[in-house]
Amino acid sequence: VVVGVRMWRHSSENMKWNGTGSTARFQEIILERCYKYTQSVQPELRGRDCQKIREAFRNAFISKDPCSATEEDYHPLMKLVNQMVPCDKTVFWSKSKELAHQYTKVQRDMFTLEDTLMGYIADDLNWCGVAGSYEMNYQSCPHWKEDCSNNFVSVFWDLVSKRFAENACGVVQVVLNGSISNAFDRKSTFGRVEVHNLNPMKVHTLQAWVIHDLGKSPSDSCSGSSINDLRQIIRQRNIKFTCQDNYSSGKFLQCVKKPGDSSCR
Ligand code: N1C
Repeated sequence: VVVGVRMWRHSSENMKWNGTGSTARFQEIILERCYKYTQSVQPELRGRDCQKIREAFRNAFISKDPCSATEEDYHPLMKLVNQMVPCDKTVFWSKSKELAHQYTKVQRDMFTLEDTLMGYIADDLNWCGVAGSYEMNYQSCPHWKEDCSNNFVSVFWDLVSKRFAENACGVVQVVLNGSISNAFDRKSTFGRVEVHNLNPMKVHTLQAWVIHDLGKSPSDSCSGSSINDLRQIIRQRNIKFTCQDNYSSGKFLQCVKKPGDSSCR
C-alpha cells in the first residue's frame, strides 16, 4: 500500500503541467545530433566536446523548478557552443520554418538558427526537469500560456534567437509567410526578439521575402500593413529594408516539391 501511494504521488507530481512532456531519449538525441553536426554537417566545429555539451544542457535545467528558468542557466552551454555565422549568411524566418529550411538546404552556405549547432541540437525537442530530482519529466512540461512563460524551452529559444540576431552582420534575410494574415507578427520570436537585437553597426540591410504557399491565396504581401510595421521598425533602427513578394528562388523550391502545381508551369 505504501509503495502504491508513493507511485501515485510521484506520477501526479509529474502530470501537473499542461504542456507535452520531455521528448523520449532526450539525452541520447542531443548527443547523436551533436556528433552528426560536428562530424558531417559543419566539420569546422570538429573540436566541440559533445559529451560536455550534453552535460551542460542537462545541468541547465535538471533538478530546478521548471517555471523559474533564466538566461544565466544556459550561459555555461552557450559558452561551450559559441559559433559565428559569416556575414550575409543569416536567414531568419517566422511561421515559415519548412520553407526557410528547404532554402538553406539547397543554398548550403546560408544559415537559419537550426543550421547552427545549438539550433540543430534542440530543434523540435521538448525538455523539463523536476525540482529537487535528477529525473527529467517525460509526462508533462509547463505550457507557455497555461503554466508559465519562463519555462526552460521558451527561455532557451528566446536566448539563442537573441544571440543569433546579435551576431548577424551584413545583409540579412527573413522568410515570411504570405499565406497568413499577418506575415509580420510583433509577438513572434522574430518580431519580439530578433528584430530588436540586430546591431545597426553591423547589419546593413534586412531583406524580407514574403512567400505564399502554393494553392493558397495570398493573405499578406510587401504592401500590407504588417510588413509596413516591420519596415518602420527596421528603418527606425537605421537599417535598410527591402521586401519582395514570392521571391523566385523560394517559388522554385516550392515547385521542386510540387511540380504539378499550375503556378509552376
Ligand atoms: O516565433 P517565430 O516563429 O517568429 O520564431 C522564428 C525565429 C527564427 O528566425 C529563428 O531564428 O526565431 C528563431 N527560432 C527558432 O529558430 C526556432 N526553432 C524552433 C524561434 N523559435 C524556434 N523554434 C520553436 O518554434 C520555438 O518553440 C518557438 O516557440 C516556435 C516559434 O515558431 P514561429 O512562431 O513559426
